[in-house]
Amino acid sequence: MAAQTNLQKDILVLNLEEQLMEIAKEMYGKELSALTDQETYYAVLILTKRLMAVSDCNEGEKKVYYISAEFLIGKLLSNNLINLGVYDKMSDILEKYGKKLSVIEEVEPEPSLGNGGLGRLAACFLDSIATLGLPGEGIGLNYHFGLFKQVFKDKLQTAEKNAWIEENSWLTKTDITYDVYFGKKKVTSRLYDIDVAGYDSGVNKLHLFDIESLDESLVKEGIQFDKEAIEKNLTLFLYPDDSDEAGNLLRIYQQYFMVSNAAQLILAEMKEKKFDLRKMYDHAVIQINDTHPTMIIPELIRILVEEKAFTIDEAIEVVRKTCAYTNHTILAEALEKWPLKYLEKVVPQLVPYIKELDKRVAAKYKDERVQIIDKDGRVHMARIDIHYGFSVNGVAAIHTQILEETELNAFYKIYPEKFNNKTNGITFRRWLLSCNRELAGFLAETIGDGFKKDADKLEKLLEFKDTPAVLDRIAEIKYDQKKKLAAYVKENEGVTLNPDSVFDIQVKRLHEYKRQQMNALYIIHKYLEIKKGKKPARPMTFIFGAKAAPAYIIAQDIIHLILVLQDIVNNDPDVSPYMTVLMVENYNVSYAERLIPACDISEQISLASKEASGTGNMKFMLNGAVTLGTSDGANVEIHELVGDDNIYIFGKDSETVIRHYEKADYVSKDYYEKSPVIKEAVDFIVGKQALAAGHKENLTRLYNELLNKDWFMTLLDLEDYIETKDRMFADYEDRAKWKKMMLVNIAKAGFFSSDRTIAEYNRDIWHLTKER
Ligand code: NTF
Repeated sequence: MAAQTNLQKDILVLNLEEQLMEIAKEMYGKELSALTDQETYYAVLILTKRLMAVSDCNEGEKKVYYISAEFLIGKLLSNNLINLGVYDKMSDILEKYGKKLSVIEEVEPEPSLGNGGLGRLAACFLDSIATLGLPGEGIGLNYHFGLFKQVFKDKLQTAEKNAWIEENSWLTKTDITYDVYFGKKKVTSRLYDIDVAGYDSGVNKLHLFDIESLDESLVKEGIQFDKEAIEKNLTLFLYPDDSDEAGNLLRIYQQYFMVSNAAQLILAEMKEKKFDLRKMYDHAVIQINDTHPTMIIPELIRILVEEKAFTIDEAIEVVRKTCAYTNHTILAEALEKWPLKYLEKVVPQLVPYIKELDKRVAAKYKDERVQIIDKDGRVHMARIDIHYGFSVNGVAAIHTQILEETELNAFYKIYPEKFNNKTNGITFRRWLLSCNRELAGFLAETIGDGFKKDADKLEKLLEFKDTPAVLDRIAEIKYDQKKKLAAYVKENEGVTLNPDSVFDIQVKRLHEYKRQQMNALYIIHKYLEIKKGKKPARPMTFIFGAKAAPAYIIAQDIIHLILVLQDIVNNDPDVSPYMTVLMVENYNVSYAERLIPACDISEQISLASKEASGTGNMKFMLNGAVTLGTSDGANVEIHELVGDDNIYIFGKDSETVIRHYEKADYVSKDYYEKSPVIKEAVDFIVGKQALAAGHKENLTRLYNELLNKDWFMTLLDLEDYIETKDRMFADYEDRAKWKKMMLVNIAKAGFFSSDRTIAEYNRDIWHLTKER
């Protein structure tokens, strides 16, 4: 263990206080006690970086390179201190100089390097890879304005740039630069590193590539910029608007820039360590996180052939044994297909290789569904991964099953041995130890702190499922977290939350398949019931947090509806004592860390078959929320673990839904016409009251969408949802029963530790050994 053998680190830890005082002097010429919170943050940041710099790295004969367009890492200070084992010590030192670590932590800007679950998963994985002592690195891009910042204006989402990089940050500029060619056009990259400290273990790195010639001043208003000026715009934004050709090309530029750098970094390391390139797969495994990094396959093949004297057959073989692919969705829109003519424009050097890969497939298989280049000249990126990688995994049991049996069935028949499941996980360091110190502390007192390294030990808590003192304490911590959240929300959103109400929370990207609109329809239904005099047993609080892709019109309309409901409900004196609606602005990791510990009801209501896994569901459960969910993604595994008595499952199952899609026989209007309850709620969207509070264009469009399209079958499950949710609110009043459900959920969450997920990736796919 690093902590026992690394003298340099031990000495630094012993001298933390002196070091911090010295840094304060050097940076600001002041005593520690005289620093502002901002200055204190920078001083602690510098010291923490030093601590990581002298920590041991996780080394070995073979390394995993996790390439991803997103790393949604969240604020890092608290987590780094926890993982380095110095959180309490740092907290005490600061206290001595009149400062509170929890206040200092707030000063940190949240890195804006991800969008949702896919990026947050990558961040949890980096934590677990380091914690398990495995050699592994993340590779991605250093977006200066990241994913946009969400600002509500006139009950509509607007997007602003999200500048997060400060002069002192977790990024360390390296002297590594590479030339990257787009055809004949050359740009220069620069590598920035962020250290990733494992919990009581060694340190790994997240490599973020940037372009040297970036020009931030290109962004004038909102998130608008000149999309054609590649050398100036390449790393401005994550997922720039792709509703036109220039936007599509820019995404390809970004993807190639990412993988060209990755390939150069990996090959440089192979050379430095004098590894035999012909056995690259003994030293490197490349995990391709969704299809954004797919071009690493043709790029590596190209380099091996053109620069390393491989034959094309040899190159393909070596690369195939090195690359593994993770699929994160079955939504067609997210399975990238780039027109060959776009690739010819951006990366002409790759095109002959992609055509060669396609030709080989076509020679062997006639099935249209497995061709790399389709009849319309589009390149199916996932198909490159499946044919030319050695592993294909889904992210929850049901998701992998759907891939095998339906979505990727044609491939499964060819390569059954490549398919495997790796149910997602979350790091308990961030999602329990850091975000809910009170609960983590109480669990440690009750069952010992073994669970911090071995999450399965949480099951010990079951021994206390009939112990009132333990049940009461868990409920009390929940109440305290609700009070804390209410105080924060009051200050930041100006909305008053009642901590004695039930907190029902849905936070995740905004997408029709996740069905935030179904939750909104429930709110309308309740509102109307209360208006008619049917009061709930206890007040209810409905909280949403979600960003909608700027080009996704209906998603914007759903946000609008929720903001309209917030206005109507919270300002109606007949209803507001019983009900509050809140859509938090600019939902991000830091907000999640406040919301999740305070949640009673966890909304996981996606249309069955559509949510590959979900990871928020795991975070809520771990923090003692009870799930209201469909049989989708990891909800299915949560259900199996906690049993029927500790979860609320509703709605049609994935087989029924898939059959509806196959037969194209779902007609939302039928449900609307059959059910007065549904009709009343849907009609409210374009009723007088809503139109007075909102915009006709948005509300009418959403209404029409629900009635005439409803691609994600909201109305199919609405009645069942209302009935189940009502039952859940009623059960909340049986406090003894509810507290037991909370306890069981916490106790059974161990399976969802990303340490377990990563151990499985390593066992089945990566085969790394630790050698520190
Ligand atoms: C997401 N996929 C899925 O929608 C989630 O269900 C899943 O939990 C996460 O990946 C992590 O596996 C995407 O974000 C994408 F990009 F694939 F659509």
